[in-house]
Amino acid sequence: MLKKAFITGITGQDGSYLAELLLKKNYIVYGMMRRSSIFNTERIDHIYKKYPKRFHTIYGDLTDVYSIDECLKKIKPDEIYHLGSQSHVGISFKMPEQTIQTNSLSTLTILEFIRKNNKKIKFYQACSSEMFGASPPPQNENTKFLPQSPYGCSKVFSYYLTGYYRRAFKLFAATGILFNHESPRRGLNFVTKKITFNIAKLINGDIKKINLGNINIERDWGYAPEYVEGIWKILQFKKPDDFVIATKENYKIKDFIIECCKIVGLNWKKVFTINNKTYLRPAEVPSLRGDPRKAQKILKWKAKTKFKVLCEIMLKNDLNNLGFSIKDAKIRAKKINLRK
Ligand code: NAP
Ligand code: G4F
Repeated sequence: MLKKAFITGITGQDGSYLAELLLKKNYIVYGMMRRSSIFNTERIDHIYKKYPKRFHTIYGDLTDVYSIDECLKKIKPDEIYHLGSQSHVGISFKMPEQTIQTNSLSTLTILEFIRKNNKKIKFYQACSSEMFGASPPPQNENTKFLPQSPYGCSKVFSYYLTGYYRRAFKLFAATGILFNHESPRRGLNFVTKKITFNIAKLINGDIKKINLGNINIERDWGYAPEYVEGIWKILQFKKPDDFVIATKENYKIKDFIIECCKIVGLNWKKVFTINNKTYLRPAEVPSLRGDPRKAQKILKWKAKTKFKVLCEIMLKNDLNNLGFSIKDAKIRAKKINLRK
């Protein structure tokens, strides 16, 4: 019998990479997809085509208890990967209630379903380094949570709830505390993708400036396809536990800008505008740098892709999508640098 996995957040960055990984491992994969007025299956269209028999999506919404229950009753999964979330920290300040409802109460609904219906189902909860908030780096499984946003608080709730169901009802309920991870599939309003996507647009002559908020913030950025491997390993370990998944290195947003501009020879000071009020947050998480030694030791998981390679992968992808090689982009960048 093939294993059945249920993924919430299937249309997202991680959902799409995790689905690919599980399908390669011979799982049957079901993903929950919410209704939208326009199709947003760009990240998974190729998966439907490649695995027509083992990949399925099913409508549901994390704010709708009945639809979550319906999905779970119908699918009867062996493993649940709860990745679905209002995952934008900045937006969580504007929509705190929707964020908490989507991210936290959905965790409760799923755990209750498992407790009442089938305690053998394994559960993975997508937690976040945002939970550490103002706690200084390096951050590991024992670091104090000091969340700085409604999003961070929503994940702290899910973290504790998962641990509680594990202890009280002996569920196989595990969490991954993942630090930032990026890829060509990253959402357009996260800072790395915003930078690479807009550099490509700038090279194409579509825009003249790129507006950002605070660029002195530090993040530990890894490569998403490697992080979903960590997620899977967390659920395959003999007992449920909490694991930090990170690279162990951090850089400023400014370093990411400089590295990407260096690749195409662009003078970053000419094209980036910083401290734009629209992108400043009421509270910040100043510095994240994970200590992933537990995952390395127990799960044999280690991040491989280094910062510079990540910048290159993301920028190349966005340039190629607009028909540019690095060589073409360099020629255009020279002209942009000469602009008054
Ligand atoms: P993402 O690209 O923003 O994907 C989020 C997914 O959740 C999308 O499929 C989205 O659907 C879905 N979703 C949102 N609200 C929903 C609702 N009400 N009902 C059903 N589905 C809903 O996020 P990601 O980067 O893949 O991250 C995956 C998980 O890991 C999230 O829980 C995130 O908070 C967490 N995390 C991410 C990172 C990171 O650096 N990427 C780090 C730590 C933790 P739509 O496509 O319809 O919007
Ligand atoms: O790319 P970001 O929006 O990611 P953030 O806030 O670190 O959250 C991401 O990582 C978390 C893990 O730590 C996940 F849990 C979460 O779901 C998400 O995937 O912003 C990174 C930093 C922030 O400090 C932000 O203030 O970049 C700063 N920044 C500066 N200018 C900007 C901008 N962020 C965005 N999104 N857009 C800007 O223009």
